[in-house]
Formats: sequence, structure tokens, C-alpha cells
Amino acid sequence: MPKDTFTRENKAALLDAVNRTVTETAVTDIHTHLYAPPFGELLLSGVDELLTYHYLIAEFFRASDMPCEAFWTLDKTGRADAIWQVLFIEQSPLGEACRGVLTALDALGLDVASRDLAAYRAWYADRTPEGLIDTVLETARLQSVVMTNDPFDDLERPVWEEGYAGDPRFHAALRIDPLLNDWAGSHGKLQAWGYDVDAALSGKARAEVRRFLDDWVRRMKALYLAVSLPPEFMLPEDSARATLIESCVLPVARDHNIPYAMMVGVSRGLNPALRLAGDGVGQGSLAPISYLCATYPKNKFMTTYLARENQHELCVVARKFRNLLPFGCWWFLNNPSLIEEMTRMRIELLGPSMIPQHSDARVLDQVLYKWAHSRRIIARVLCDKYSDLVDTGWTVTRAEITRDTEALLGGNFWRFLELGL
Ligand code: RAT
Ligand code: ZN
Repeated sequence: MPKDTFTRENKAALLDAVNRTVTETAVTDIHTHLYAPPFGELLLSGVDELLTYHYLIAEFFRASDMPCEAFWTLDKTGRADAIWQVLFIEQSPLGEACRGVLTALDALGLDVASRDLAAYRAWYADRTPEGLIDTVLETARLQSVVMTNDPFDDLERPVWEEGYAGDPRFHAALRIDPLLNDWAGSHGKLQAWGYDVDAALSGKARAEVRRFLDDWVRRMKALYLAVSLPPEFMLPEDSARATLIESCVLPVARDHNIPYAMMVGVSRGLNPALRLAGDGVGQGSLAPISYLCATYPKNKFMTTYLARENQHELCVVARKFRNLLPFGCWWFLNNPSLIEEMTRMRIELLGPSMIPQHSDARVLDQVLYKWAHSRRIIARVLCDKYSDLVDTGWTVTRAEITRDTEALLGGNFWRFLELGL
């Protein structure tokens, strides 16, 4: 048997090859909240940003008796100090988001055992943003990342309008939450920007929304259009959102041959006192996704659901529609036990024809932990699955493991973008 072919006789070598390949393969991170260097301070990094991640803020409020209002009066350093003290010193940082801070610091070569927050701050103070981006992307082995780009964001919009000079490692995704989830509040903004729209979404207004989307897809060179949606998201229905999706978003996405991504199941502001940390989750319905895939076979859809309960049905719907690409373990699902469950289920129902993970990083350094933790789980699942394969008598080559891993960690996304329907 050639050296790079694996059978049930050389399983240890097979598992080693899978682990190495998943660890080393470059990733395309298809959904983040990171920004390319021209966006300046919108790109967050450093230990204070890691500590004040909204996942940790939610956990802090459980562990501390500090009133919410008092926390919000603190500056960034004060908030980071409070979180470090409560979540890392007064109890063990066992939760996934806490562990992530430590994985990230360790990956950068900092001494986690020292518990010396001042030393971590001093280390970051000596880095330039550009240098840190290079170090982090190389260490995490990220080939490229997709940003979340919101034309309604007053800090971000001017960067685009003033002629954004791209960075080949960062790609854009046009995010349209205000448009689809708050037409009553957003149509006035479109009017102010020179689009002749009305609240009732007349034929003229629909054409103008298409022009708005078309302008921004072109300006951003957006790889896809995206929105996050509440659990009650439904189609078809008589609502501004439904009209906007069917009459504006889908035609523009089709014209540009780009996917429309839906992230379903977030209950915004469940506890508003927690601000960004106050969002919750609710079980959604797969009915709107089936409806879209069946009714618009010339459109491409990507989707992720926030509720664990929706994951199985999402796999089943994806089995029926090649114009649907499921992606990632989103937000409250980005925990080892759930990533493992979802990755196993997806591989079993869909083979390697899906995107197992995205980072959702809001802080540059977070990709270090999010990808390290997920790679380990994806490798474990693949080890089991290849092992089951060779148990049948099938043989697997190193080149086939590389092919499948590259597809999972980026290739499937790029191929889906190219797919013509
Ligand atoms: O994961 C998060 O950080 C959330 O706050 C959201 O950004 C979510 O991922 C989204 O894209 O809406
Ligand atoms: Zn996100």
C-alpha cells in the first residue's frame, strides 16, 4: 500500500494525517465583525477588547453584584479590570468565552500562568495594528475574512463613500438589518441619501431600494447580502420585510449572482440593560427557507440558525436544495459541545457539502481561539468519520483528506459564490 494511502491497517497514521490537515489548512472565515485597516478604530484588538467582549459582559453580570448602570459608567479599562477580577480571579474561567481569552493570549506567546493583566496590556501597547493583523492572521492560519458591512452605520459609511482602498485579506458582506427589520425607521434614511422611496413601498420605491442595494453591492464588491432575523421570521407574508426580500433583495442578489444569507433566531434586546450583551435566542421556523429555495431556484441562499432545536431541520432542508448552503455554529452555539453535535450531524446528513464554522469575531485576536477550538472539534469529527470509512474496507488518501478539508474550511464557500443556477 503506498505511504499516503490509509486503510484499517494503519489507522494511527490516518488520524495523524487528519489532525495535521485540519490544523494546517488555511481558512476563509465567512462571517466576522472585523474590519480592514482603512476602517481605523472600527477594528478592535487587544486584551481590553477581549475582556469586554459582550459574551463576557453577560457572564460578568451573573457573577457580580455590580449594578448594570455602574458598569456602564466605567471606561474600557475599568470594565476590563472588573471582568478580569470577577470572571478570572474570583472564580475559574471555565466558560468558553473566558477560556477563549486565555487561548488567544497563549497563542500570542503571553504567559497565561502569570495572570498579569498589566503585562498583557504592555505587550499590546508595543504593537502596531498592521503588525498585529499580520501576526494574528498568520498564527490562526486565516487566508481571508469576510467583514459585516452596514451602510446604515454612521462610522462605517463614510469610509466607503470616501473611496475605500481594499485589502485582499478582507472581503465585504452587505448587511441590511435596518432595511429589512425596521423599514419604518430606515426608509427616511434612504430618502435623505437621494432614493425616492415611500413608507408604503410603491413600485417606484421598490425600484429605488433595488438601486440602493445595487449601489452598495458594487461599492463594497460585496460577496453576499446578509441579515439577522428574529425567531418569528416568516415567508410568504404580508409585511414590508417580505416585500423587500422578494421584490428587492432577491432580484439584486440574482443580478449579481451573489447569495442572500439569513441568520435566524435572534431575539434582540431580551434584557436591554445589558446593551449588546442583552440579546437572546428563540426557536425559528424553516418554512421561510424552504419557501425561498423552492420559489427562487435561481437565487442562492446561505443560512444559519441560532437555536439548537432548528439544526436538524436545517440539514434536512439543505438536502433538498442545492441553492442552500448552511454555515457556522452561531453565537450561543459556538461552544465545544454544540459545535461537535452540529458538525457530526451535518457531516452525517450532508457529507462535506456545508460550511462547518465561522468565527463571528468582533475582536481581531478572537480568531486565534475561535479557530483553534473549532479546528480541534472538526478534526475529531473527521477522524471518527474517516475511521468509520476505512472500517468498511474503503481506502483514503492524504490528497483526499486535503481536498475534503479545504472544501470545508473555505472551498465550499468560494465554489458556492461561483455557482451559476
Ligand atoms: O455574535 C455576535 O457577536 C452577535 O452580537 C451578533 O453580531 C451576530 O453575530 C450578528 O451578526 O448579528
Ligand atoms: Zn455576527
